[in-house]
Amino acid sequence: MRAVAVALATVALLTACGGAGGSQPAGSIAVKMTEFSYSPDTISVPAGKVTFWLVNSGSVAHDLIIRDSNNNRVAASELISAGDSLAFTVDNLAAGQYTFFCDQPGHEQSGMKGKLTVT
Ligand SMILES: [Cu+2]
Repeated sequence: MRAVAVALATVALLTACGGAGGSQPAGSIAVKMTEFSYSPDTISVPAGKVTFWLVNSGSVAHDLIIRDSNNNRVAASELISAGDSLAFTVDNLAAGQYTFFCDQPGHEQSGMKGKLTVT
């Protein structure tokens, strides 16, 4: 009986780690990710707290990194598996011009990048 109980506990833990998903939060900005682009690839938002709803419609994992005009990373999402989605919140975006890109090897160079204007 003891072995059965341990096996059941393992199944429960795996189920709990289902990953991202769910539905788009109110007020968030939807960004679709594919190989190798974002849609839209030009985004404008008011300064402050911004939530991106990242939808990976591609067939490999992608992420979204925000870089300021000095090439410093100001925020980075988790890696999102193919077919998954994730609410990515940046708490305090200052006004300015940014770029966003995918930091998986070769993706940015293949065109997976865009412009973010914060006003
Ligand atoms: Cu990518």
